[in-house]
Amino acid sequence: MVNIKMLDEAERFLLAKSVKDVLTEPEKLVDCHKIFQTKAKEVGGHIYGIVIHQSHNQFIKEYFVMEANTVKVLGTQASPFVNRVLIALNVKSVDYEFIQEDMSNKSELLLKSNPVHKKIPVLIHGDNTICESLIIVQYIDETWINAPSILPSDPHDRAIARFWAAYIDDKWLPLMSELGKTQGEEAKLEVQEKLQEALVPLEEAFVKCSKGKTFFGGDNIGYIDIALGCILGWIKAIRIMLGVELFDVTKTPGLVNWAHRFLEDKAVKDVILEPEKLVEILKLHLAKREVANAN
Ligand SMILES: N[C@@H](CCC(=O)N[C@@H](CS)C(=O)NCC(=O)O)C(=O)O
Repeated sequence: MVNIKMLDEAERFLLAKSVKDVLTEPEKLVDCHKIFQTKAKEVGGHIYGIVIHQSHNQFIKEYFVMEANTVKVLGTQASPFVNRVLIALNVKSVDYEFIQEDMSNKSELLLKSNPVHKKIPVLIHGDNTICESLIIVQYIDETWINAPSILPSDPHDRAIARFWAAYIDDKWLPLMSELGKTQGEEAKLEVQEKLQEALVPLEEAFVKCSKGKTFFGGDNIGYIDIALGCILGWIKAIRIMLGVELFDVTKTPGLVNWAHRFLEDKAVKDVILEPEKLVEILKLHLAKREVANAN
């Protein structure tokens, strides 16, 4: 895919008088090439081709074509892990192709791209294939560097962000799965309380990391925002299905407000499905599973 932004930039660059002068001296072309290589890297693309026209013994025009590596995401929109990747790409304003996976009949592309876990999401960027949502988010952050950073620049803050993302995946999300599987009102209430308790350290982390700003990441959505925020659609769906309120305003008021702001952000809005849609998807999934178990 030709990156139009780069083409415009290349064209403007070439039309500038100083550049025209440079281009009349062939040895300076090497410098030009380096500049464009750097720029292409910044947008995750590469120099596709160079054409040099010669007229009256002068190099009068050079035509650069930049091609950005295509970005594909394998997944389903109902998956919170997939949502992490889509939000990160939106934060970076990266265009991507979303390839819908049927998880009851995984595609050859998915099995080939993630042979170890056979799970979504998978990010395919040119010839690179990356698996595991948080690793993909880090890859996105390190690849598209001229857009807002997702991880903090300070090594200690970065370590803290990774710590809480690991806490969400290792401690909080397993409790969510437990809630889905638990039978009986009393047992459910017990898991609900564990989930609410496990949010308290995250509330404290929010106060420390956000430093009074909108997100864990400050003014912009950051790594912890993406790691935790991806589940907010399902939290609303759980409220509809089980009548369970996980983000309790009396226990974690900061997180309740944060959740509203996160879901309103333009990088998130169209990614996280409406809770009613998630409920419908879950019911369909459970019905399919019942049929499969009966056979
Ligand atoms: N740790 C993985 C979890 C991904 C995951 O569990 N994906 C689910 C969909 S939400 C999946 O692909 N499940 C299919 C399967 O387990 O076969 C990540 O962060 O990417």
